[in-house]
Amino acid sequence: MARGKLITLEGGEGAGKTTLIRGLTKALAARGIDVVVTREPGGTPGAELLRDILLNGDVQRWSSRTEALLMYAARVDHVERRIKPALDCGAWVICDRFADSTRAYQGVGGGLKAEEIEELRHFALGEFGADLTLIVDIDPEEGLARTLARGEKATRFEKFDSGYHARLRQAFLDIAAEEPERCAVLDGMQPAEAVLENAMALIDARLSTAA
Ligand code: Z5A
Repeated sequence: MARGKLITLEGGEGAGKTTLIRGLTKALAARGIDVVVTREPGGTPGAELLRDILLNGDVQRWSSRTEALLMYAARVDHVERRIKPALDCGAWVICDRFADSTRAYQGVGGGLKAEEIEELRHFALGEFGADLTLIVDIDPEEGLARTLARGEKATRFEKFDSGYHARLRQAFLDIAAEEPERCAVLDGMQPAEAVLENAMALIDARLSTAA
């Protein structure tokens, strides 16, 4: 059986990743592809426990270094117990955030050096990584407005100031520029239907969707 594909979605808060994942899941399933949807931090019982302590509480609850270690502890559990087994069964895994979020949030946002995060990534995952990463790019003000409109309680990360969110946006764009063979940027300011159409065109161009 052919190994499945790992597609990761990245970008700032409220960019439309979850909305896009819903559309992608339907479109790929219509082609007969077995799709597994998951998220980070989280995706397994153990990683969801870590998600709870990472996202809730005071902004200063964890240092960036501790955050990076906890994110990677959750990620290893997720990759070993959920993502790899699904890929081995031929499923396509769509993951809401993955290793690029650690580079952006704990690295550029939190002040850790890129080399330190790369060492951690290599220790935790070796050569394992996404087949395609879709970066949904949006003006952070618009993203914040969308999340506030939902009326949910802000996570620790949403409580940071606007300069922090602008740096994160640039961090994701820089990752896309550094790794163009793996990453593609989608304009998240477009209507959701157009974002989905562009994402499917990228999937068709970059990955074989023969089920
Ligand atoms: N984090 C980290 O620091 N390090 C790491 O390594 C990892 C994560 C893996 C997870 O938060 C947090 O963990 C995250 C980084 C940190 N920081 N924060 N906050 P999360 O999972 O709770 O939140 P999120 O990933 O940022 O997702 P989100 O806020 O739910 O946004 P989204 O999934 O990208 O957007 P959405 O839910 O699809 O859409 C938001 C609203 O906009 C919704 O009402 C939609 O109906 C609407 N929407 C969506 N698309 C559109 C378009 N195209 N036009 C108009 N309106 C739209």
